[in-house]
Amino acid sequence: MKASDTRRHGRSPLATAIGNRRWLVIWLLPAALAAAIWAAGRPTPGPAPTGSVFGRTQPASRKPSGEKPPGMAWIPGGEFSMGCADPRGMPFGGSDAMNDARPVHRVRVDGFWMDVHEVTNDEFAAFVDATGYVTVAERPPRAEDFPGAPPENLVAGSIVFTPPPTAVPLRDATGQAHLRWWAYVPGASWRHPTGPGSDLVGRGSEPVVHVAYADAEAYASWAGKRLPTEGEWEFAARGGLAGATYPWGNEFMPQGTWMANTWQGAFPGENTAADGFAGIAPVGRYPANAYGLRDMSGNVWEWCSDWYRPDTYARDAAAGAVTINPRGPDDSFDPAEPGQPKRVQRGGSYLCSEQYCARYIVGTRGKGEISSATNHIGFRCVKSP
Ligand SMILES: [Ca+2]
Repeated sequence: MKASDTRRHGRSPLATAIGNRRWLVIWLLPAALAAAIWAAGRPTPGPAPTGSVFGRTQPASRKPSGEKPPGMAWIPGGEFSMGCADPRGMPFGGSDAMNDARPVHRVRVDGFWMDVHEVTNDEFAAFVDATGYVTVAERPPRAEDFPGAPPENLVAGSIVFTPPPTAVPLRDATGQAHLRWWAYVPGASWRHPTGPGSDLVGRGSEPVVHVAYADAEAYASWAGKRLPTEGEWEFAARGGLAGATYPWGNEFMPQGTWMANTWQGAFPGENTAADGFAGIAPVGRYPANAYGLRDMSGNVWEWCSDWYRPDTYARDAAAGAVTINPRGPDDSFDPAEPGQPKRVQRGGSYLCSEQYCARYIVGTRGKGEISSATNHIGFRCVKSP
C-alpha cells in the first residue's frame, strides 16, 4: 500500500486487512463542529473550567522499603481526583469534549517506583540483545489472522506519520481523515522508525517507538518491572497537584518556557518546531514535574495496563466513593471500533496540538489496539516496593 493510494482512494483493501489489527485510534466529532473548527482554524476558547469537581490530592506518608532502583522515582501514592473536565474551554484545550475522562472521581493508589523517563532505544536494545526478542511490527502478519488477504500483503511493518504536502481536513464524514497522515510502511519498526531507510544512529536516548502492547509488557517483565495502571500513571503525572491542566500547573508555557514536546503549527502539514523539536525529542529535554518525572505530557504516548472502555470512570464512580487501586475493566470496548481490543495509552505525543488531540492535558485518556504500533507510541515502567 502506498500512502498516496490511501489518500486518493480512502481505505485500501490492505489497510482494511492490516489496519483492523494495526491501526491508530481517532476521536470523532460531529460533522458540524468539525466543519466549524476547520473553518476557524482553531477552536474559540469558552469559559474556563471551574475545577470544582477536583478535590485535594492527599499523598500517602509511607516511605519505600529498599534502595531506589536506578532511573526510577518514588511516587508516594495516595488519594486524588482522577479524570478531566471538558477541556474545550481551557487554553490549548483542543476541540474534543473527551467524555471518556469523566466523571472526575476519587481514586487511591499505593506507592510505587516509576521510570523517570520513557524507555529509550538504548534500553530497549539491551533487552533485545539479551533475549533475542522480536517485536510485533517485525513479525509478518499471519495469514490465519487475515483471511482473504493476498500473501504479498502480509508483510511486516508498522504505521508511520506521513504528513501530506497540503492542508487537509482534520475530520470528515468518513471518519477516516487520519488516513491522510498515517501510512502502513513495510519494514518500519523500532529499529527503523520511519521505514527501512531509517535507523537508530544518534537516536539512542530517544524513546523507543513502534512497540505494541505485548512488546512493552515483555520489556517490563525482563526488567523486573511492569506497566503502570492508568490510575498510577495519572497520579504520577499530576505530581501532587489537584486538578491542574498539565503535570506542571495550569499555564501551558509558564514564564514562556516550553514544558513538553507537542505540535506547533497547522497540523498535520505545518510543523514549526517552536518547542525545539519537529519530531521525537531525546528523553528528559523538558522540565520534570514535582515527582521528578519527564515527558509525562507529550513526546510519545505511553501504554498502561488497563483495558480501554469509555465508561470505565462512570462505572468506578457508581461503584463507590473512592476506587482503590483500580486495574481497569475486565474487557475492552470502543464504540468507535467494536471488536478491536484496546488498552489505555496516556500523555499524548509530539503530534498532539490544540487543533487535534490535545491529550497532553493530564487527565485525558488515549487508547490503542493492542497489536498496533506507530512512531509516536512508547512506554515507561513501574515497580511496586
Ligand atoms: Ca510521554
